[in-house]
Amino acid sequence: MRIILLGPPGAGKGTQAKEIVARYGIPHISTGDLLREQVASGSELGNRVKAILDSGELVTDEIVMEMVDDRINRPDCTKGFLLDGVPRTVKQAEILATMLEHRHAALSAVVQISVPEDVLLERIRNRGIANAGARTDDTAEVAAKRLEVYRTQTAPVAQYYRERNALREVNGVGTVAEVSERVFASVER
Ligand code: B4P
Repeated sequence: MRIILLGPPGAGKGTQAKEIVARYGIPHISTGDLLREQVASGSELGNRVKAILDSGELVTDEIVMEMVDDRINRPDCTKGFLLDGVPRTVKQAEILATMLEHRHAALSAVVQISVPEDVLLERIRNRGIANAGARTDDTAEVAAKRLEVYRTQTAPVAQYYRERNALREVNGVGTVAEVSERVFASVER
């Protein structure tokens, strides 16, 4: 099973990803987590990535898709995977389509979690408080920038999959369990 999870920052992609991988037994590939690991390593690339994350902008398509390519080449991905937070630009969606074509692999579902902006800002603010600054991009200013970047660069990705009849939209407002049920129903329909 190959699933893509899309949605604005704070929509609960990371939260729902945990439920999805537990149900379907596939590995969880979060580009946000891969990038934060790169930052934690203290490498030269990690320092460049940190500056981009802290600005609320997107990391370049080349860096992100090279990481994804490396990750899906690992043996645990032969039976499938969950992509969380990627593709985030139409260019990334096109690169991914080529990567999957080369592997003769098709997508099973593209799930978009939708949440109104005021709820997103509140969730990001709460996560910033709960994690006591662990995510330096969870400030009000950076969150507003991330939402703007989402509107301009990532919302067209949903349209890209909608035009290919692959998009399944799920309401992300409700308890974590309620949203999970909607996600599972959309994947299994
Ligand atoms: P990500 O790590 O993908 O993070 P996110 O979009 O902010 O959060 P997510 O939607 O996973 O929300 P979560 O479950 O935590 O991206 C971070 C940065 O990395 C980006 O800004 C970008 O710079 C870079 N990046 C990542 N991928 C990239 C790519 N492909 N290309 C370029 N750059 C890339 O939930 C948020 C909060 O809400 C949590 O506190 C959670 O507990 C709460 N919550 C979740 N579900 C809830 C519910 N149902 N009810 C109430 N609260 C809920």
